[in-house]
Amino acid sequence: MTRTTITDHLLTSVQMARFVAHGSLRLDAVVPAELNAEALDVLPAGIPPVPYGTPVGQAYPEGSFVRRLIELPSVAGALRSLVGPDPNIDHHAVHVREPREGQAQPLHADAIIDVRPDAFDVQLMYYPAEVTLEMGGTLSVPGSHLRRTNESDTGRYQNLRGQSRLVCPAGTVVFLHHGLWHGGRRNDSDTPRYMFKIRFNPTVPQRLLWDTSDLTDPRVAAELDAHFPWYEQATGRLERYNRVLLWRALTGDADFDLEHWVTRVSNRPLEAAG
Ligand SMILES: O=C(O)CCC(=O)C(=O)O
Ligand SMILES: [Fe+2]
Repeated sequence: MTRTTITDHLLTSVQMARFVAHGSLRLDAVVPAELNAEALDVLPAGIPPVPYGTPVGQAYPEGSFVRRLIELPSVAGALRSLVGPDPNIDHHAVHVREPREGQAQPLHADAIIDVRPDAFDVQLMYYPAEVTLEMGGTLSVPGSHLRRTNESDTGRYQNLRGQSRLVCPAGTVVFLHHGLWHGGRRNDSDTPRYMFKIRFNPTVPQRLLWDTSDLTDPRVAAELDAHFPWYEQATGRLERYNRVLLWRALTGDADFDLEHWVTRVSNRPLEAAG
């Protein structure tokens, strides 16, 4: 058997650009069946909280269930690409959508206000069992993470064009930018839906942490320029503008742009000397 390591599973620049545009990355069925079975044993009892800012190694001892989950090469590779080595734990929680509970969670982001243009936290969401359309998969709105709203102010929106209601096989892991609008849907099935969420805080600058060998691939700019059907004409451009700022921060490339949006706005000619 060939052993694979984190470096074999780093994200590509095209995948990173897609994350910057969509605000999420989905890895289907990456957790093996034995670990999923173990999860369905341990998650119903909950995972005791850890204090804000606890390093991963302290929060989840070597060999523990959570540590083995986040050390799976594809999970570890994505995490390393997004937040770098040795992130801290912001918080974690087991989220259950109870069978036939009759209501959905309003659309929200998990921070009251967090508009950092040059850094982000990620939320790992792990689904140990298959989530069918009836089971209350997490709803999310692609491209909503850089829109400046406060926490649950989006709860008034019932449905947005292009929203995505998660339906996934067992062992799926989704990474969300902290600003992404999301919410647990109503579970109309007879089975509880479990999801384990961990929010990670980076402890290093999030610069070029992924496999950058395709940095100049034209698909990077194409991903960053993605349009989503719920965007307004003008504000939709502002989303792209904010993605350029984030891509500049992630790459250190102060000249990167789409359609000169940011370049134009940064123009501050200095007075001629003397
Ligand atoms: O249960 C879910 O699918 C989402 C839960 C969630 O977003 C939350 O409680 O903050
Ligand atoms: Fe949430």
